[in-house]
Amino acid sequence: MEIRRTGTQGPGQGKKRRIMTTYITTPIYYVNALPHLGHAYTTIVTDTYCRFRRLCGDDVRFQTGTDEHGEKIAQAAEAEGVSPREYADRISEEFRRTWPLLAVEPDHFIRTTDPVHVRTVQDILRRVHDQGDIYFSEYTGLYCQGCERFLTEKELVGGKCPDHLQAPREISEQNYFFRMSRYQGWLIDHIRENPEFITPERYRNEVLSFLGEPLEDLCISRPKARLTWGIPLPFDDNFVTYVWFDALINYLTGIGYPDDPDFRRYWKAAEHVIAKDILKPHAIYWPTMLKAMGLQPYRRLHVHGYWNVEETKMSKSIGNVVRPGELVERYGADTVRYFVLREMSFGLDASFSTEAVIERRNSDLANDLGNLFARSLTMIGKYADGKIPEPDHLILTEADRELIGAVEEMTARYQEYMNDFQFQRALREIWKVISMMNRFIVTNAPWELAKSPGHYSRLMTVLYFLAESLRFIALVLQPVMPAAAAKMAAALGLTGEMEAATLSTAGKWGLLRPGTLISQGEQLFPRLDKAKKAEPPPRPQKQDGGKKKAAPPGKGLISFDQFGQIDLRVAEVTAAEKIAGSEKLLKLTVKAPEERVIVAGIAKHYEPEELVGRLALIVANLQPARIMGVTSQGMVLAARETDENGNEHLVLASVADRVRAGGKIS
Ligand code: ME8
Repeated sequence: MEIRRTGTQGPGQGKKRRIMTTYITTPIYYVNALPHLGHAYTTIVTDTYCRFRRLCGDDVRFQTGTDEHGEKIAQAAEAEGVSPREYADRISEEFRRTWPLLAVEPDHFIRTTDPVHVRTVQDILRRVHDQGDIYFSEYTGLYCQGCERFLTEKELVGGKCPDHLQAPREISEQNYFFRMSRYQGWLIDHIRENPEFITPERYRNEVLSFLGEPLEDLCISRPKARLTWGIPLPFDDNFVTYVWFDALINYLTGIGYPDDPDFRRYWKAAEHVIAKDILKPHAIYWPTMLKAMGLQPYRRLHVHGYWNVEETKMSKSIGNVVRPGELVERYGADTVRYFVLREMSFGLDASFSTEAVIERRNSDLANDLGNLFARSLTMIGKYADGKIPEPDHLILTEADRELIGAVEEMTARYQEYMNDFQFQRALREIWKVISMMNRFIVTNAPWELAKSPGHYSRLMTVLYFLAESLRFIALVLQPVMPAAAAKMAAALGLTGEMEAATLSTAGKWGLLRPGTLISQGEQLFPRLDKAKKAEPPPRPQKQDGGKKKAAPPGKGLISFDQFGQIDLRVAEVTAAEKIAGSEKLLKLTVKAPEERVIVAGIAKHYEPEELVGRLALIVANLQPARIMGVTSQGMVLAARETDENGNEHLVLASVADRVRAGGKIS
């Protein structure tokens, strides 16, 4: 199915920068199972990288699809009482329909049952056979049906396949073999000479260590007596093609091998994304097959780890399989994409839990980014007539220059990390700037500047800096959270412009045009309720009585031990809002370092927006209390002052220098 897009170049490209091409693929997924979190991860990563390369101005082609031949599929179809073709049609369609839900937009969705793929596989087999790289022989080996390949003794753990936890069957049969061993020396040299060929490095080392032993030839057929659901061998009608020789070739057929101009354009720039389960077919079978065909190998292979669910392997029998469609329904595509990219360190395993998704959503997206965005736009609305203000570049402060520096450094590091598939690190760089911007608001206190007309120019500069930094954040977040980035851009008055933007055209400070109308629109990321079990227990009724009883006898002094029982900590306010129906109370969300909610009686003394980003001192081990329907987990410390008119003022207690949230006060 062709869903090509044209005109991937941003304006202003081409003359200065040579347009690079990128061809990026996911594995083609077996149609014996419905899409789950693992498939979704690989596909989100691939889509994100594709969008990132487009943001760099590259001409990109992105392919995914389904792998439909083989024993596993034939058996699954039989179990459902339908033909393999009908069965494959149904599940393949499920995969195809899932990706747009996650904002994944491939250019091409390939199926190994596509007639053009079948023809290409047969043409390649014929050629490789004619040149003497395929021969007929008898083989006895240990066959794992889950892997659809013969395993070596060394690969077994306790006599079983480590991936499928089943003992392989010993099979002896006559089959066709690809002379893979002939290319072993070449492959070792190629991997050694091209450090980026297989990444992360641990997988490159794993492959090199495997290649330290003599490589066996690869069995590439199945007798029709045993399996009919496969591509017939063009030189022997009694056999069908073994799945890997069929499946791997999808990467070529999808771009029109051998004659289509797209093949010449994209193959040299091929990058595959897979998980560690199919490392060997991609790192060993595939490059040697390409070599035998006289083609250059792919450019890079990116290998990631497994997603487990609450530390347990995802499996149908345990009933813990996470479905992407359900995740999107609950959290939205942007949150799912952000979560998986932020949570998994590419190459290592990661664990999924609902709590972890909610935590990321509330803390990183709703508090850090969402609040920053909402506050900044509200202030531009309030103090600058809802238009991007004119900055005064003649009165820049040290903090202003620091912010520009941080934004530029973030953009540079982001590119390096994204290019290396270190999505987690790229996102951390972005969030460093978000934190810095939250502090920038607190130190510049626009609400104070607004009180005096003499500070007008400074106020406009501060607001411009916020808007311009947010434009950068939207730009770099585009590949990760396309919908949120588009909303941010639209709110900043950049509708239409961001889609065509590239990092070289738009990644320069100062491009946001003063006078542009902004629009405040809806919240970017509404907070999600945590699961009930995460709530603290309600506090006992008579807390005050308890406090009096605990007072020490004598002259109002407490012992050192008693002081030591109070857990005083530094907390960073990440969100603040008024409590409906109360004039005095604010609901503060703080990090100390874990997130908690504290109700504070300071509404008459502080606007919620000026508190976010501030460091406060809290008593962290106070019995939780339910106040106006909100559970308060601690107390914020404030100094009380009465002025000459007898009015009481509360001033939040804090620390003189910036310290880490959660630090103990002693
Ligand atoms: O192997 N964690 O298809 P497949 C992370 N058809 N990723 C996971 C995962 C998990 N728990 N489970 C699956 C095949 N994946 C062949 C590929 S390619 C020419 C042929 C993802 O349906 C990951 O990308 O078993 C893994 O490599 C792939 O799904 C395996 O998909």
